[in-house]
Amino acid sequence: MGTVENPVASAAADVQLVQEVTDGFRLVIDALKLNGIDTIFGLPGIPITDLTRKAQAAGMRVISFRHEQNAGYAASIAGFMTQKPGICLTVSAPGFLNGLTALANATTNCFPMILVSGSSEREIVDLQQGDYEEMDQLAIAKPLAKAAFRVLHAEDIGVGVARAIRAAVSGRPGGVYLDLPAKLFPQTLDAEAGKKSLIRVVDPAPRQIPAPDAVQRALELLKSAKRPLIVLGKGAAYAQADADIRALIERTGMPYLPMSMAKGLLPDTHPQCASAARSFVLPEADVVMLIGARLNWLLSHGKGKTWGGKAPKDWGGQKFIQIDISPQEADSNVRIDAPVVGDIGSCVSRLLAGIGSNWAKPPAEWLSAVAERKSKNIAKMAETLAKNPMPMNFHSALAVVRDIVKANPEAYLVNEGANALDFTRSIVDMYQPRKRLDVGTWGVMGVGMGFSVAAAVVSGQPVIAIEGDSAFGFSGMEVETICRYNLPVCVVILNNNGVYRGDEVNPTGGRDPAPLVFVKDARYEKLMEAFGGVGVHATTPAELRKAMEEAIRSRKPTLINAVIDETAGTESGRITSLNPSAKKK
Ligand code: ADP
Ligand code: TZD
Repeated sequence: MGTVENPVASAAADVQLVQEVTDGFRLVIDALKLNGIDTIFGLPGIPITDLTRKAQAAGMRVISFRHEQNAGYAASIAGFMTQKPGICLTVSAPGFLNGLTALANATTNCFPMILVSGSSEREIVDLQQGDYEEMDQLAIAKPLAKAAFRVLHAEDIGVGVARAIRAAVSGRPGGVYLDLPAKLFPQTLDAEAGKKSLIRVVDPAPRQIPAPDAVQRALELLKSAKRPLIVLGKGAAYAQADADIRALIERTGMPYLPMSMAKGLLPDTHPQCASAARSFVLPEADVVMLIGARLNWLLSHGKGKTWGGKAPKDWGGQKFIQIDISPQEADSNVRIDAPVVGDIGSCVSRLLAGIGSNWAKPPAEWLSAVAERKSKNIAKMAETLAKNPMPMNFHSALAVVRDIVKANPEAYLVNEGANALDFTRSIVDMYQPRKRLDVGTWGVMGVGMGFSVAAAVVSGQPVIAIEGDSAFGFSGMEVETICRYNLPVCVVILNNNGVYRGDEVNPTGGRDPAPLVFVKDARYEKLMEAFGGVGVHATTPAELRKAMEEAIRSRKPTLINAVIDETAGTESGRITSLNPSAKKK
């Protein structure tokens, strides 16, 4: 005889079935969605595999990468583009560590991102009993992140996500680590209680209004200037105060210098843009207003010969105004005479109010000296770009890229390498804000394909990635990701057979190649073809132009292997002097 069902017990079970429950997986997804986060960049595996599936099922975009570092870079640049924290999702220990470089890079660059990582059993990890992928991830992430949190109970997920969002985007943005142990995900909670536990973050990046006397001090210094200069950094690009920044520059009539990722905040062809006269304006300026730019190595720490100092560490005599959201930034390298602490939008709008509409333009001698130096350098560059050597060099290839970007100003330009980076930055003009994405504060290689994927996914616009052949190698496998998601990314490898250049030889005559060279005439384009994209081998500017135009038109994943003279590059591009062997005591 079969078992007789107990009707009472079975009814109770039914009630339990209809009583809605939620769980850790669901709550993480709901918490992100509640805060307007709709995309996850990651790589699945224990314990977060189901999180990726459920997030996709819940309507989020889940972009799966081939290596966590690239997912991390993607998340960080999505944060830069959108002012919302980019989410990178990784598995425990090794996956977490792979994502950590990108988290540290985000913190260094002031990009908001959250590295969400699954982790192993706390009890086993803490007793070091050898769990699967055991690691005390929170402790390791802390010094590299702006903040780090761990959630142990499902009812705390809302708070954990809210704190991570606030930490990532408020004040100076940065990378945040959120540790989610495996046990958290299957924990269940009454659905209603779960819903109540979530937090929609109100005003995650509150405006920070500068003190009126700080604004006044800055205006007075600016007014006293005979040779003023504005430096725009990527903080200014991030702030999305484009119209006010433009008004500030145009109403004061001051020359300005965009840092690499601030290019395009105003079109690089703007008459006040002093990029082509950089080595003239830095030492000659008497008052420099930094807007979202730090006086780190990229600006020679505000001193030394670049700034007109007599010796490497000498003060050049400039007075500085620094607009920054971090109250600790001023005086980090040289004296800041007028710090203005606040968010760039609020600071610039208050400066504008003080500037009014009849601000005296800088002295004509200064403007004409800058203009003269600029036109001389632009003419010199035009001459170099007009040459057509065989094989191509960086200039003849980049003259093509310059035209393509001019014709497609909405396209994103991702850029890494040494010579490939420095020449692209100086040759290729940008026309719109936040379109140039590059190696940033660290000069890190490996951001290329992660940035490209994110730029395409977030914006839907075409992406052009100008890559050194070495730089490309760090993230090259993600061409599969680009093909899988069918992204409008055109990768151009400036291929000179090695790191910096490709003509070094092993001085011993031994069997190993020199440490900086690669396989000669490598056919990188076949990598893209392997996954169904378009591969092109380009040996002339005409071939490069045709292939790039076609890539932009078709929006098909494309990789152009642009063959460059292997003797064309210089060691470390424009920072040869930082090599220890180049340093004199
Ligand atoms: P770059 O490399 O372009 O010179 P940095 O990364 O050195 O730029 O500097 C960016 C600066 O901008 C940082 O000091 C950061 O605190 C600041 N910053 C970022 N976002 C804002 C903002 N919204 N308002 C004010 N300052 C900001
Ligand atoms: N590793 C990481 C993560 N970042 C780095 N910056 C480096 C190594 C050192 N490095 C540079 O600074 S540029 C570069 C390396 C390895 C590659 C230069 O070669 P390339 O470009 O082929 O990408 P060019 O155009 O040939 O100079």
